[in-house]
Amino acid sequence: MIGVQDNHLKKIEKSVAEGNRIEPDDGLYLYEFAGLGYLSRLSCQVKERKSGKSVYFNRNFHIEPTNICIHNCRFCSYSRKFNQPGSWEMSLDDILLEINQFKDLSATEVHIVGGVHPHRTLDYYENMLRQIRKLNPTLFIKAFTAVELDFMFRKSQVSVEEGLIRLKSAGLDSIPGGGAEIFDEELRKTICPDKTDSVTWLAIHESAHRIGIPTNATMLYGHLENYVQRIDHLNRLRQLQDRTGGFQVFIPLKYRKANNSLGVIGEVSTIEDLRNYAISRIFLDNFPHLKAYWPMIGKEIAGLSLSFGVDDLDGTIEDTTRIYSMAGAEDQNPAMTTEGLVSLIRSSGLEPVERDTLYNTLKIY
Ligand code: V47
Ligand code: SF4
Repeated sequence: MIGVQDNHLKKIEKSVAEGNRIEPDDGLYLYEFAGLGYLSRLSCQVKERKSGKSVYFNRNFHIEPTNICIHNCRFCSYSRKFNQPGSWEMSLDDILLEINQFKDLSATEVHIVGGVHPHRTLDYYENMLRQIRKLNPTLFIKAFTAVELDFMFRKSQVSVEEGLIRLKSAGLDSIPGGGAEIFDEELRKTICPDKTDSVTWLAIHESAHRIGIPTNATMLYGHLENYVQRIDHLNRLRQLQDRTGGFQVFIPLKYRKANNSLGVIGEVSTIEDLRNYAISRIFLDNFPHLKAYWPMIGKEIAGLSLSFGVDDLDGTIEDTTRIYSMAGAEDQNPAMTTEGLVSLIRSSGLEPVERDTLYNTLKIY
């Protein structure tokens, strides 16, 4: 048996060295049998081919307009029902005030996501985007997961394409990767039964790509999923990327257990996180970038992830994201100065590059 396993790993190693794609059964084999050192070596090869020694970061901040949500995802620590204690709802003035506060801090991107509010329509979000654009014309607006978009288009009775075109002309520059969770339909029934389904999530991203809106993709892992379901998720993303090329980056999101109803299952180990980064990097050969979301895994593991295929650390975030702090993330006050990020990247022997949202280089450190 050991000889057979060796041969399969050798075959995968040869494919990767020659720049060829690995198949889903190879990906599954990596999840089941590959050692950490092997995965580090192969994923670094792929990373270097994509982005050399560069590791990217950007200057961004988050706005979470509301945590009121119609959905009932079992892994969510953050959402509340309308009028429930602990719910919040920012007014448009509150949002504009935050945009203004970051104006002088040389932030290049705002990331806006929140719960799926039952009363908010497409008109409301179009107006929000226009007002933000007016206040700060050069700020890049990355906003609304496919789950939020799905609800706002259905509520306003417009097609996905029409809705996206309207939001784009109001100022939407790109779409974040949230809401993908795990595409497997059976598991989705258990962990997020009433949420936008996988086919719709993928269709919204495909439409966005077709009308020139770049998007990100995520996978929530480390809960009830198995390796077959992870590979299925990666494969559906890879197939869509083959058709459109519109994904910028893949972001694995580690399930965190605090304050949600799945908590008893615990969390996976750091080794599992690193293996998952590496296999994602090797499998998603058509994704230009792989991001570690450091506020969730902590700065040290984020540094380590740079030896497992990661070439992007999310930006210098101020204390504005609650989705992870409420779920028990390592970093309860996620903010890292530019100097902190630069020295983290340099300590791995890599080159820090400040980027804009589209991965154009702004400054090499
Ligand atoms: O879809 C919710 C996840 C996502 C938990 O595109 C949880 O640049 C772990 O997608 N434990 C939203 N994860 C956040 C998101 C994101 C984050 C950073 C960057 C980008 C980007 C996108 O958060 C949700 C869900 O998968 N999530 N609860 C939890 N307990
Ligand atoms: Fe709502 Fe998002 Fe939480 Fe699900 S994960 S309940 S969609 S806020």
